[in-house]
Amino acid sequence: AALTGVVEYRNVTFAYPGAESPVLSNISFTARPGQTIAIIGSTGAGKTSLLSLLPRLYDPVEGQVLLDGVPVDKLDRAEITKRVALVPQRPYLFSGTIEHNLRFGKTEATDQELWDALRVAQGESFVREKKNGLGARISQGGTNVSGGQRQRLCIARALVTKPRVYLFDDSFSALDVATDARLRTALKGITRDATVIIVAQRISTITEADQILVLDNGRIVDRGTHEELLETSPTYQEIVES
Ligand code: TTP
Ligand code: MG
Repeated sequence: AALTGVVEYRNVTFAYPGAESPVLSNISFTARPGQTIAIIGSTGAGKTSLLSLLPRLYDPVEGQVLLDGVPVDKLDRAEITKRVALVPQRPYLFSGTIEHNLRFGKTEATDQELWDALRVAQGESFVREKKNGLGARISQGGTNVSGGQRQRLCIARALVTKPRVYLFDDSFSALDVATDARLRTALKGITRDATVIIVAQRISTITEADQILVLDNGRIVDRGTHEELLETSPTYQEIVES
């Protein structure tokens, strides 16, 4: 079968090791190439936990997570890493140059590919402004760049790997609304054939998603497009109004 990046969660229940109660219950959805699926819900609803199961940071207690029809626990981790890029909620930069940070996991990328990724991630101008450009030093944990710059570098790092599936965990929250909008427009071009799953806080980030999953207390309580949920989902309405 073609490895196009179809993601399927099938009746997934998950509890952290040693925890008594599950943080995710009976989660089912499918995300296909070309689609953007958004996940929204209050803090602690389980959004980060949900994303963590695809790259196998954890495994479900029940149910299955499948990538291109194959349960992820049957795939090589290297194979998953090649096909899936997760931009974590707390993006991490390590001590080294910007280039080192961007090439992380994909050393064969050309400089041009690094700049292309930076352009899409709205990080090109601040890197150009640095005296050493791609060779500029990042301190341990990225403390010498702002939160928004760190987010953009981590988005660029994901783009450099050219994955089939992108997982963005609240990756746009440190950006101002205008940068967020520009970044998502640029991303759309790049990720046209990829599968995109976005966890977001801001409704404006996800109004155009093909499907929005409303997560509450570890369960998908509603799903649909922005327009559909405005009509049908009290939980979604609450989030919109908050
Ligand atoms: P998350 O999955 O982190 O919830 P969230 O991503 O929806 O929240 P936020 O919007 O604030 O990012 O947490 C769900 C539950 O799982 C919560 O009760 C905390 C717990 N949890 C752990 O026990 N260990 C972990 O490593 C994480 C990430 C969460
Ligand atoms: Mg989270």
